[in-house]
Amino acid sequence: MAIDFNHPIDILENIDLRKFEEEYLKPQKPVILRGLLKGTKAYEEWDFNYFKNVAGDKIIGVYENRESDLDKTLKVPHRRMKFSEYLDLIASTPTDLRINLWNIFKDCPALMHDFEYPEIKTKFLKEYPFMFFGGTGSIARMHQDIDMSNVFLTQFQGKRRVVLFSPDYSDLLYRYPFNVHTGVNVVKPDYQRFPGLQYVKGFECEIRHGDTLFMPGEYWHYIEYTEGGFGMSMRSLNPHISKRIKGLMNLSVRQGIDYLMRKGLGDKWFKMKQNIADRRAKAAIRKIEHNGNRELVAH
Ligand SMILES: O=C(O)CCC(=O)C(=O)O
Repeated sequence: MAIDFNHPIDILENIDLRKFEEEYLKPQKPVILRGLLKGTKAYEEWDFNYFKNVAGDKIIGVYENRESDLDKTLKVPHRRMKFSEYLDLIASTPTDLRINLWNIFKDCPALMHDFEYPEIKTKFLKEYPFMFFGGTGSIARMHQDIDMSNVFLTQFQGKRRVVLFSPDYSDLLYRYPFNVHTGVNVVKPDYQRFPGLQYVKGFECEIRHGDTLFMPGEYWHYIEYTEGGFGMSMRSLNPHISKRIKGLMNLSVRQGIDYLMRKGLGDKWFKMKQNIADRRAKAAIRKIEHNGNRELVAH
């Protein structure tokens, strides 16, 4: 049985930014803003060739789909290669290789003139636009973004399937303590090992050229490149102060504790985190069985 994440995400075609602020940004509800960057050079011209010309000679770090290190944030690339060769590869062949969180704008500052931040009442983190590239079939496993920011994820070439879950389901999704990952596989759920998955409900969509997916801060996301391509994320501060503090604590304290404990205790630390995640899920299941089934939560 598949997990119930077949709920569609609203799509705004003729975007009214005030409506977006009221109905999606404030209540922190996901939505697709179709054509948000229309009229910019990025929208009109960004494709594999464009990036080959602008940055093809750069040496970049790439990541494989790995089942190991489930509780670690991707920091050290698995391989390095020339960007133009990487682009040729993802344009021609399915591959699991991805480029994650590349601030290409530091290497090529002129690219910043190719788009503008939309006039939305939110504090954009303009120093941190990131690019993501992936080959057909590559996957970004389920995670939350560690700083809890809102993400505006725009697709320029290829297609990505995105599955989202509200942070309200974190216990039922077996979030490891001290970080933003889970050991569950949402597309091949193991209900015996992770019974909490029976109770989660989520959203699913596919984004293609010009679509900007608004992912509220702290939302869980699983991403699959259904057609090799790339996109950019613009990030903005979480509207809730408590979440901003949580993001800061994740970056400054929790991540450090996790690293030190992993170094000191190795697998024992991982098992301890698994046990805590299992205990929290059991408590959440008991609560649901006591109160009745849960409806879809859109935060
Ligand atoms: O699409 C990707 O490769 C990953 C995107 C992602 O996880 C993010 O924007 O937080």
